[in-house]
Amino acid sequence: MKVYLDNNATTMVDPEVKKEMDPYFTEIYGNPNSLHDFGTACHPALRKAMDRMYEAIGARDEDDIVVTSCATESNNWMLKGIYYDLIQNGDKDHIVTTEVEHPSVIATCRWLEEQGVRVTYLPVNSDGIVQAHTVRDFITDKTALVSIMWANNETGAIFPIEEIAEICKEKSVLFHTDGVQAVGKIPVDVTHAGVDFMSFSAHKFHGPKGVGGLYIKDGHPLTSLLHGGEHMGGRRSGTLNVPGIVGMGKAMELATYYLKFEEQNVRRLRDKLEDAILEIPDIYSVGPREQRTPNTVLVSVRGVEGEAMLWDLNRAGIAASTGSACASEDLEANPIMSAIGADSELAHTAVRLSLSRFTTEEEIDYTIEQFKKAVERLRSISSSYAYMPENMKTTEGAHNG
Ligand code: 7TS
Repeated sequence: MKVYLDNNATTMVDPEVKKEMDPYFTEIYGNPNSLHDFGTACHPALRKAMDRMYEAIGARDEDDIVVTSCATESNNWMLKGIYYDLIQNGDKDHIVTTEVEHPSVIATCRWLEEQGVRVTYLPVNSDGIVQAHTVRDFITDKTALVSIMWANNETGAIFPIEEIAEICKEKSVLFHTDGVQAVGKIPVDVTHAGVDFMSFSAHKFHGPKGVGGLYIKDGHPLTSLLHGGEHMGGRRSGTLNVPGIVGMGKAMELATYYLKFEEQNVRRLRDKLEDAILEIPDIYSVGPREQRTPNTVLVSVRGVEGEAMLWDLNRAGIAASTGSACASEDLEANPIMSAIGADSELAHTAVRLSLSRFTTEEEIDYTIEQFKKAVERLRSISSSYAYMPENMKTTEGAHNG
């Protein structure tokens, strides 16, 4: 059996999405900027796709959605654009973010620090959540931007975005949220939430890879990263990825349609999996379930290296992750586990399981069985678990952080 439980890394393209994209590869392949019929033939589909995106995230006509190549690009553009506009060419010098952002935010902030920007990395609590009041404490009159994710990719923790947006508004500071792990998993309404900018990425909600976006409230000016033409209203040059845009529009529409399913069915399967795993002694899951996206659980298996668990699961046909796939080649402790204050042993034993609307009950039953087998086998050969003092092991079984 093959079971894919790494949907926070990427998802399968929904066959309905692929069907809508197909004609835009070989039949309607003109450049939408061309004046001939081949070019203009794609316009209706592009308009429809954009309308679907506006509708899905609650954007208004006066807002912009700029299509990018991925959320990494959206996050880089956001941070570097603000650096250019408000720091290099303004009187600000400070950005507020968190310790648990995706590397596309953290690494860009580290680079900005090398350019002289002050960056505050806010800590999270033991549930992996940043508390809104800490944001207020660190904003100064030199702060150009607050950038805080809507939901965390490792733990699924949902952050208090509305409260943070309120604080930013009160302090007149721009607020960007990385919405990559929120779109398609929980309701996302940018207008209601009051955010100024939001990044997203199609391949996280059953759309194609290589296409993402940046929502920009009220068409706020932001220096372009890619110059060259008048594409995307001059905000981002490059010939439009027509099939990608069509696919992202359809995927967003479907993601909204399936939100209830996500909330009920995907959550029920995630909870079933989590309950069964937590029956094994000395396993810890991060964050209360009601403050998490319905598809994600990050567990820490005391005495078993995360990579060893992945190896055993992979041999059984199950795909999981020890952390962001982008960083999984280095065997450092999971930075999120470290940020929530887990001891280093726990931080090395994190396994992330992320479901999708295509995950079946049968797959979850099989995963439960194989997960238990893997823990048993690996603990039987783990010297660190065998010699662990009894008082470090729990007796009553699992606990939920
Ligand atoms: N932001 C968040 C919160 C993410 O989870 C990811 C990808 C990105 C940005 C980057 O998106 P992309 O469109 O550039 O691919 N996250 C993961 C992950 O958790 N495991 O692999 C990739």
